[in-house]
Amino acid sequence: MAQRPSEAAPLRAPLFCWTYSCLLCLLCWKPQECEGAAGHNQVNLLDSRTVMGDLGWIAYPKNGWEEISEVDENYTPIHTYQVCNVMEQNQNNWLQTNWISNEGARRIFIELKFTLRDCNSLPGGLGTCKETFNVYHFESNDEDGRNIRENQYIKIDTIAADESFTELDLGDRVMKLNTEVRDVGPLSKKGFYLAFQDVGACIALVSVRVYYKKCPSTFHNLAFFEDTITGADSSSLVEVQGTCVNNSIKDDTPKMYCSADGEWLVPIGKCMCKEGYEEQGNKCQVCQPGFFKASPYSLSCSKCPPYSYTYDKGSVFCHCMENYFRRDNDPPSMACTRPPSAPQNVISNINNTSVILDWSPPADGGGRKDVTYLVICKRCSVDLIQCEECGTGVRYIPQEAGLKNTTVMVVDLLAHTNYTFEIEAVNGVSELSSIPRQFVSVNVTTNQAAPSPITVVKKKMVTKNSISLTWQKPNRPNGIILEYEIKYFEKAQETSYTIIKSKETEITVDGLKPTTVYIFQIRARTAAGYGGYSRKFEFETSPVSLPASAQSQVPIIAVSVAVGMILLAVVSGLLLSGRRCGYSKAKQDPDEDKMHFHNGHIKLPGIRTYIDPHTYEDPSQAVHEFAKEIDASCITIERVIGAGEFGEVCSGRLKLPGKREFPVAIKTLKVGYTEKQRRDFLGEASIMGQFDHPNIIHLEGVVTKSKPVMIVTEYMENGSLDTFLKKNDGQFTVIQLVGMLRGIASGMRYLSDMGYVHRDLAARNILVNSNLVSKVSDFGLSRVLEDDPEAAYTTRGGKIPIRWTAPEAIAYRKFTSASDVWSYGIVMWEVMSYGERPYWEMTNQDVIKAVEEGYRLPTPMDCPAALYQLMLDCWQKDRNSRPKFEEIVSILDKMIRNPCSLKTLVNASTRVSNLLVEHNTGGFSVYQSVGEWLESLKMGRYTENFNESGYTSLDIVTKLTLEDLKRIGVGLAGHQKKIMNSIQELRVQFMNGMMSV
Ligand code: ACK
Repeated sequence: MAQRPSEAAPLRAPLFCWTYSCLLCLLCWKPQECEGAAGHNQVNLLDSRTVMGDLGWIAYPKNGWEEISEVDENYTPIHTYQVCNVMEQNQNNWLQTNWISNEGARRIFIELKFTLRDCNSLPGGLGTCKETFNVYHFESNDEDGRNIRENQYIKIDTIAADESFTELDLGDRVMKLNTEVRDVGPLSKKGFYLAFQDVGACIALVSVRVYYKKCPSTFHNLAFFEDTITGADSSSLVEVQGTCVNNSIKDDTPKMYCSADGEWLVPIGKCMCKEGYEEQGNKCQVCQPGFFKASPYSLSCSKCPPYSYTYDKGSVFCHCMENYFRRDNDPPSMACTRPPSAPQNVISNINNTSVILDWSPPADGGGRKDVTYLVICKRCSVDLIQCEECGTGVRYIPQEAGLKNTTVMVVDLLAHTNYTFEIEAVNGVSELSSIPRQFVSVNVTTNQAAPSPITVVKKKMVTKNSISLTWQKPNRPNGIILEYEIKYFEKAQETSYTIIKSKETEITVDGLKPTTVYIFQIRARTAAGYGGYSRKFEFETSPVSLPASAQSQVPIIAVSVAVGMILLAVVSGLLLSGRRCGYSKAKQDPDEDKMHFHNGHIKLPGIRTYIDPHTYEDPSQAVHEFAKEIDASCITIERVIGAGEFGEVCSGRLKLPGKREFPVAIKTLKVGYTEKQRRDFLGEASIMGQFDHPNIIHLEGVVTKSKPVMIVTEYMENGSLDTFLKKNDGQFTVIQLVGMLRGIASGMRYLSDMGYVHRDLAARNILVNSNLVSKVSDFGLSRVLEDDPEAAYTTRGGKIPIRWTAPEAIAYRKFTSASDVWSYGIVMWEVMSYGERPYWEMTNQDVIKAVEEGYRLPTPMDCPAALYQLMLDCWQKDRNSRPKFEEIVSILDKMIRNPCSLKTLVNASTRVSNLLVEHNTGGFSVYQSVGEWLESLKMGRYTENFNESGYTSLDIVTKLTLEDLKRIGVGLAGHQKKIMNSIQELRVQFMNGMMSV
C-alpha cells in the first residue's frame, strides 16, 4: 500500500478545513429526508448514514482513509471517510467495508456520495494528484474475508466525479456532492465486501448505500403477488405466480413478471370470487340474504329472480317459491316458473273421419316460452259416460305431443263415433309439478265417412265375351258396405263406360267384345256414400276360338247377359219414372244394376236426402218419424233466454232415464196457438230431426203429448253468433274466426248434400257453444221467414232477409244451395267484421239496387285477402259461378292448414271504407282504359274498333248506343248484348263517381 506523503501536514489544515466546513453543510443530509433513501422497490443492505455506532470499516495503510465522525443536529452520526494524499507519490489507500449479506439478491446496487477536489485548484503536486478512485467487491458466504488480498478483489469501476470543487467553491460554501451508482451481478454467494481504493485523489466519501431492488407485494385481479427480488441481469424478468385471495378461485393461473427495475409487468390470468361471493376491493365478500351468485364468472351478487328467495348468506342460487319450479337447464337468474293454464277456446272442425282442432294459447304460459301442446284422444260411448284412450289406430298431423302450433288434425277416426279430445298445454316445468294437469276438452262426433278405395282386384275367369272379377273389401269400410259399383270401359274409350252394381265382392261382366282390353274400376258404397274408385285394372277378353275350359262358362254368360238386360230395363224404368233415390225410402231392387253413361254423369243412390215435412199429409206423423218424444218430466226449465216467434226460448236440463243429465235449450209454443202455428212450430223439429252433423244444431226431441209443446235441442252456451261476435269484438285470432266459418260451411255442405236449402243463413241463425263450435240453426218450415225480423216483404209478396239473400232469390224466389252460398258470403263478412250489420244503415231498397248494379260489400277491417276473395266469389251474380259448399270447406281447410295464406290483408288502399265496391269476376278493379274494360268482358278483339272510332276513354264509351256499336263493327248479337250490359253498369258507376275514367 502507498504511504502517506510527508508534506501532508500543511495541507491537512486547509483540507480538513474544507472537509469540516463541508461536513457542516452536509448536516442537511439527514437519512430520512435526503435523496438516495431507499425507494419503494429498493431494499437497503447497507446505508452508512443509518449506522448508529462505529462503521468499523478497515482502512490501510494507516495514513490513508481516515474516518471522521460527526453528528447532525439530531445526534445522528455522520460517517465520512476522507483521504487527500495528493502531494505524495504512489498512493494505494484501501478502505474495506464489513461483510454485507446480499439477502438472496443476485444483483446489488452501490450508491456512493462523495466530494472530490479539483487537482488544478491544488497548489503544486499536480504531478501526483488524481481525480478518481476505484471500487471493488469480493464475494464470500461468510465474514471470513478480513484478510482478502488486493488481487482477490474484483473491480467494479473507476469512479470519477461529475463535479469537483476548488477553493473558490469553498469560499462560496458551495458544495459539489457527487452521487454515483454502480450495480453488480450476478452474485452467487451469500454476501460480499466492498473496497474503495484511492490512488492519490482528494476525496471525502460521505455515504455508501448498498441495496437491491424488488417488486413490492401487490394484489392484481384478486391474486396476491409476494415481494419479489429482481433478477440477476439488468434485462431479466422474474416470473411470479399469484395466489388467489380467500374465497376466490383461479381462472387462468394469475402471473406477473418482475422487471430488473422492480416493476410488475405483463399480468396474465386472474382469480374470480367463487359462487356466493362477489369482488369488493381486493377481497371476495359474501352475498347477502336475498342475493345470490351462481357462477364465479358473474361479477356480482344478484337479487333473487321473481318467484324465488334465499334467507342465507353466500347463496349460490335462490329457492323457488311453492308451486314454482326451475328446470335443470334453466339459468339460476331466470324467474321460477309454473305449468301453463289450460289452452282456451278450442274449436273442432269435423271432416268425415278426421277432425281439425284449433285452440288459443293458455291465458297463463306459466312464465315460460317453451309451451307445447299435447292432444289426448278418447273414444266415448254415445252418452259420453265411458271413454277409453283411442290407441294407436288414430293419426295426428303433425303429431300428438310437442305441438308448437295451436292446431292439430286427427285422422283415421272411426265414422259416426263420439270422441273427446283433451288438449293440454305443457311447458318445461310441467313434469316437475304435482298440480293436476289442466286441459281443455272438446267432444266431437265423427261423420259418416265413405269407405276407402278398394286396392285388390283380381281376374277369376275370362271368356271371349266376359270377364269374372273378384276383389277385397276396402281396408277401411267405415260402415256396412251396401254394394259395390263396377265401372268399365274399353281401353281408350273412357267417355263411354258402363256401370254395374254388386252386393258381393265378385262379378262376371258379360257382353264384352272378344280380344279387347277393358279397364275396370270398383268402388264401395256405405250409408255415407261412395268411396273413391280403385285404380284402373286392365283385363283382356279371349279370342273367338275359345279354349275348351272356357266353353263350360257359356250357360253362365247367357244367364248373366239376360240378368244384365233385365236390370238395365228396371233401372231405365226407375230413371224414367223420376223416382228419387232416397237413402231410406227408395232402394233399387236388383242386386246388380247396370247403367250406361256417355259423356255424362247420373246421380247414383247412396246419399241421404232431406224429406220435406210438407209431403206428409199429417205433419205430426213427420214429427214422430224424425223426432223423439220426450216426457216433460225429464225436462227442468231453468230460465228464459230469449223470445222466439212461437213463444219463449229457455235454458234447462234434460235427464233421460239411464243417461246423464245435460243442459238443453227449450223452445216453447205459447198457449192459445192455432193448429197451423203448432204445425209450423213442430215443423222445425221435423226438419232438424233429419240432420245429424256436428255443425247443425242437434235435436234432442219434442214434447207434444203434454203442454206446453216444446222442442228440445242441445244447449249452445255462447248463444247466437252475431251477438257473440259483437260482445267479443276483436278478441279472436283469424284462425279462430276461420274455424267458426269452416264449421258453418261444413254444416251447410251437409245440408246442401241432403238437398235442404236453408234460405235464412245469417250470423243471427248460427249458435255457438262453449268450445266455439258454430252450428247452423233455425229451420223454419214455411220458409216465408215469419220469425226473422230481418225478413222484409218483396214485391212478389214473400218475406225475405234482403241483406243476406242472393239477387235471384229476391227477384224471382230462386232459392237454391247457390243462394245459400251467397248468404254464406254475407255471414263470412259478418264474422270477419265482428257482427257488423251488412250494408250498415242503407235501406233494403238501396241494397237491392246497389247489388243489382254490381256493387259488393267492401272488405272488413283487417280481413285476409284470401277470405275477402272467397266472399266475392260467393257473391257472383251468376249463381253457377259461385263456389259449392264442398269447395268452400276445402278452401277454408287449406287456409287453416296453411295459416300463412291468411297473412296478406286486403290492401288498405283498395279497402273502401263505408262504400260498396264494384265487383266483377276478376275482382274489384277500376278500369284504366277502354282496352282493359273490353278485356275484362273477353271482348278485347274490339279494342281497335273502339279506338279507331274515337271511343278512347270510358266516359265517351258510356254514351255509346246499340246503333253506334253496330256501326263500329260489333256484329254479333251476343257480343252486342254483353257490351251494352256492361256499358249500362259503367254508366251507373260513372254516375256514382266511383270510377276514375
Ligand atoms: O243470442 P241468444 O242468446 O241465442 O238469443 C237467442 C234466443 O235464444 C232466441 O232465439 C237463444 N237460443 C236459441 N237456441 C239456443 C240454444 N240451442 N242454445 C242456447 N241459446 C239458444 C239465442
